Amino acid sequence: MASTALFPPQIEANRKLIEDALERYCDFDSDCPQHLAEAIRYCLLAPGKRIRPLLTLAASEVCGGEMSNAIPAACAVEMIHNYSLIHDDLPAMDDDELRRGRPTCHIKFDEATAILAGDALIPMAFETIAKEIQPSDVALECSRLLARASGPSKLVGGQADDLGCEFGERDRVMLERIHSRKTGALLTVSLEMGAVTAQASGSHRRSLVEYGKHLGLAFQIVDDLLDFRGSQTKMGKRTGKDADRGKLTYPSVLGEAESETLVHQITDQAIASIEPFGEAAKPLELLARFVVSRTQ
Ligand code: GRG
Repeated sequence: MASTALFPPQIEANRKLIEDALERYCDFDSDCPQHLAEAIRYCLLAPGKRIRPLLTLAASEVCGGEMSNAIPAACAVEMIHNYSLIHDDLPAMDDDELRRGRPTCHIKFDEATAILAGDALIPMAFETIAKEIQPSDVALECSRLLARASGPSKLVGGQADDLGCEFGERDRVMLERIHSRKTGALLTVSLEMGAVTAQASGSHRRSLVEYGKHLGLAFQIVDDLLDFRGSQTKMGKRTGKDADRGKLTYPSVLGEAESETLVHQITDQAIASIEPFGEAAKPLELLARFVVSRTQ
């Protein structure tokens, strides 16, 4: 699907590689029911920003890695991200009707199909890693990292606490604990997998993880600010909902101005973490600046 340009040309070129690969990975055999294949394609190929897979490619490139190894890792993260969006939109969770400017999966299809489409994306991610990444010890390390980041102590645990927090503890420590797992873990693992597929040195890998931790936090604060200021048309999803539900967010805990200041401080810290790469880190810097200034 043709998507609107969001980034400078060099990053858009990588976005096109990701879109093409996702399309290829949606080549289901005849045992996959047609409506399930249609639901998976509807969600995975919808016009997302592709921030996580772009981070994987940028991390691999800055470490001198090969695209042939980085692309499957990038698409695997995007598959896990898409499963989490489909399930998050369900009535039992965030109960949303709009995602990426279109009806959510359970509205377009039905609830059972949305649950199954989300379910299917998880093994698809791990199959992609196992089949496409070489050598096998690199594929194994990517699987381990992605399983950890999307598991009960990270993505799923952060989501569980976030749902509980609508009624529970409401302070900055809890807020950071939730978001470092719910949002930060997948963003960080996107970068770490880029480093791993490039067989980067330990110090380069650590710099990218550090950058990812800061970026994950900045991303979440911006997400909260966008929801708080809310333009449904631009965001392609319902906004103002966090406040309506009394949800724990950065603007609700710190206020709008302090949240804004924090985003800029954290982004500077993210960019400082990749200084060891010198000029080669420019795409990662551009992606960090995009995260802060994004309007969707
Ligand atoms: C269901 C286990 C499970 C987890 C759900 C995705 C998620 C966790 C929650 C969604 C709520 C939310 C606003 C999270 C904040 C960060 C986030 C994941 C935003 C959406 O990511 P983008 O902006 O989306 O990268 P696109 O559509 O561009 O891919």
